[in-house]
Amino acid sequence: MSALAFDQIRPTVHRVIAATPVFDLHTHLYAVPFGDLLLWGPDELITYHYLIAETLRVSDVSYEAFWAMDKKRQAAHIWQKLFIERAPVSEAARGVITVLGRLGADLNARRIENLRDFYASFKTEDFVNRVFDLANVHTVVMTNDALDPVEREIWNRGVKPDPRFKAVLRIDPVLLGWPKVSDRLKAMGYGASSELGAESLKEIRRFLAEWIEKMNALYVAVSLPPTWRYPDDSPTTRVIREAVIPVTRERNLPFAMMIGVTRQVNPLLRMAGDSLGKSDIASLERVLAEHPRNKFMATMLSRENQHELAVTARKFRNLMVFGCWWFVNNPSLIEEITRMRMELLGPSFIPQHSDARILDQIIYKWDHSRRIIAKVMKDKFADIAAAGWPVSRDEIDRTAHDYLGGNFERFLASVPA
Ligand code: RAT
Ligand code: ZN
Repeated sequence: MSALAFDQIRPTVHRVIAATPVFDLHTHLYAVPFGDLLLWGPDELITYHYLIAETLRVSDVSYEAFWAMDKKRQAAHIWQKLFIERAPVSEAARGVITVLGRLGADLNARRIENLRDFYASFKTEDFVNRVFDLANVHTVVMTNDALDPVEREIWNRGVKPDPRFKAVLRIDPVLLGWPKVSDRLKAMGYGASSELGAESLKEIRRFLAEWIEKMNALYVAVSLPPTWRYPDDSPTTRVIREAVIPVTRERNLPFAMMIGVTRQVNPLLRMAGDSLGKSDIASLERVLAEHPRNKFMATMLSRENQHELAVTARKFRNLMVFGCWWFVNNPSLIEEITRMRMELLGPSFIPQHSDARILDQIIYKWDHSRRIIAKVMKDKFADIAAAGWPVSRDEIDRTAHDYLGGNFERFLASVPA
């Protein structure tokens, strides 16, 4: 093993992070056989809900008038407000520019019609290949909802997803939607009643097991509000304890908790109307302590929770911390959070996921995040070299691979001892 010269450390980290393909463990993308659920193209890109929220802050049209527009008119309105009348300096607006630039669109005219013309010749399948190449992503994990009738119908037809798209069983309503969700489960043939007795819990276990199987899900996931407490006497605690925990334990699958979202603080914004709050780390710690043989993944939405989440991960080997989620998926916060996690957890966490909803976005989400992960890694490797450690090319490769996919794959494969 030969040590790299000090002045080679930063350029080597840079090259290695750029060249290492990513396993993107949380997106809202779909494979081609899911038809219209797979979103891509300029109008989808520009009507991303992050940009809708930014537009409606500054727009002169009412919420209702905006929602009455068709997608093309919404996109034209957003383009006008955020890209023409103002400089597109927000992270989500900059993301559109990165995508278009990397695809090779000419932005000089600043006209949305030119962008539509630019995209017009792309075919879906070729576009998927091109985007995966440009983003240097090898696999993305979808967010799959068995309770959604459109998606369910596609699974029931026996869809064979592209192996680059893996599934996750996302179960927010099954944890948070009692008693109403019992009707939806019943309509699917699961005898779960609103009282949530022993029979219902058995049926929820059957629902989880059957859908994990059908989707070949890599993990089971939920998003939780800041008010979530564990344990308490709510249906959420019962379903976690008596259904999710045993089913995921039996299959050795992680249960991913995304904690801190307050849904619909402004319903007029529809899907752009969710917000956040500081959550209770002690509840997460109690879940982890109560189930040492289960595997958990967690990410939290408020900046205020990030330090305690990293400390919690030091205490619990059954927890994999992942990503800078949604409102903390901004360069300044990604850098701060990634630096802190590296200092507290070394290479044993997953710095990022894309949360892309529109295929094209994996280009920018990874382009922007890779630079920051590389920046922090450069500093850390330079620091240990300055302290006297002979940094090798191999350990830079290994660390980059662990951060961008290896840690996730190893965690999936691991069996808690
Ligand atoms: O980041 C987002 O697009 C959010 O709307 C949510 O989808 C969030 O990531 C989630 O998975 O709940
Ligand atoms: Zn998401």
